Amino acid sequence: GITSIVAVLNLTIESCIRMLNVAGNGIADQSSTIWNSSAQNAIDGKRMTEFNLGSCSLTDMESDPWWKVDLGNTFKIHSVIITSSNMIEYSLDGIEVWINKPDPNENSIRCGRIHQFPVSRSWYVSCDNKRGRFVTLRLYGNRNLSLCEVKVYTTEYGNDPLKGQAVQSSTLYPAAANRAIDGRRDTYYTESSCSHTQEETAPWWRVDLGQIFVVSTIKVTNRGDCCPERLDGAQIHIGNSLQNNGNNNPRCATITHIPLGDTFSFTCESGKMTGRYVNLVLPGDKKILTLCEVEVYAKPPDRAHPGEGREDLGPQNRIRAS
Ligand SMILES: [Ca+2]
Repeated sequence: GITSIVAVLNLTIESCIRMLNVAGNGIADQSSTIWNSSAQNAIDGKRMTEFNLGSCSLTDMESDPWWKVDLGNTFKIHSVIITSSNMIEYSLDGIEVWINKPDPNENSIRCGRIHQFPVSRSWYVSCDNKRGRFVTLRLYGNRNLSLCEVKVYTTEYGNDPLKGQAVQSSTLYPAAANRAIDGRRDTYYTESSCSHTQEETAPWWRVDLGQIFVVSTIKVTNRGDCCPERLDGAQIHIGNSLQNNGNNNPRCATITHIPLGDTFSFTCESGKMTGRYVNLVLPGDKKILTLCEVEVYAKPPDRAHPGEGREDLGPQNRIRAS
């Protein structure tokens, strides 16, 4: 009937678009933990449903238990696949899938609810490519919450620059580091969208992407109201170390010259360079580092978990939740 048509459509979509499970790179948390069955067990890449094998999460019996994963960055979330355990007393009937934004003031989005969830099965909930950084699963009532695997699929990477936390070696107030990741390429300093250090030796700027990414491209926008030569010789570094504030990480590129108000793209190692931190550092004395925008285009690493095969869910398991 209708259910099987939806299931076939879902399979077709997934075979056309390369989807990436981003949950495995995230950090999981839950309302409580018993029997050493941590929240992280639900994103260990193993979909075994036998609870005693130690690959499922479990909360205490409590009011409205929840499980949450921080994906480390904001993604367009295509779908969530949940795998239940073999324990009938840990039923997932009525489980809800929610997407939350980094800003707690922004409304959460409910992707769906699975009214009846059989034991030892993987069920699919569509999230319609809504954007979010956290995925929360909720049960209502006095229950245990046990999850053997949660996969969060995104189709998006490389289309939008990543969000992150930016810092710099010093600030000419109020031109803070985060002006270079405010999503605006406005190049006049007075438009309050360019970062600006004080004059110093080897000023630097750094963005923390929150987790390791494969960086395909970095776009740097130079200021447009004056002095484009100030950025000449700036180096882009990518890596995971904070030694020397991250400036000792492998070098991606050196900026020869970006003309007034222009945006230049840099691709390193054919877009295969990985790292959590992206730095720009300007070697030399009496330098000022001003950046009007730094866009980092990247995707999560395609981390294959040991023992994980391809998605092998039968169409009968792919039932869209309402
Ligand atoms: Ca900006």
